[in-house]
Amino acid sequence: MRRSEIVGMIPLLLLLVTGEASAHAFLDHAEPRVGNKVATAPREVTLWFTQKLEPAFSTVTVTNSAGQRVDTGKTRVSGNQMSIELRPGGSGTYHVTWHVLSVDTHRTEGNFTFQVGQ
Ligand SMILES: [Cu+2]
Repeated sequence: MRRSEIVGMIPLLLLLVTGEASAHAFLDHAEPRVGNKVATAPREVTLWFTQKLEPAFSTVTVTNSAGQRVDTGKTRVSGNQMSIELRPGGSGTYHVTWHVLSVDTHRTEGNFTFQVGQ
């Protein structure tokens, strides 16, 4: 391979690296919506991601305002969507914490809150 060919490949490699980085699974939106207020505690929380998830390595937990787990522990994953059912947890701030492995084998994690109450 000539030197000019190697130099010519560098921008392409940079493009591959940066393009790949933006392909991780990040939270696109959720229900209840991030930071939103709902009148009554939801029966489940659903999260949509920017990429398909690996079900065996993707989890979500939900705690209520007292810091108690209110999720059933059974995360359901379908494509780029992840859901979990909730037990009654009263009003206040709910914390949602997620860890996912996307189909490109990269791990991402994050958390958000929503409010329950009048
Ligand atoms: Cu990735």
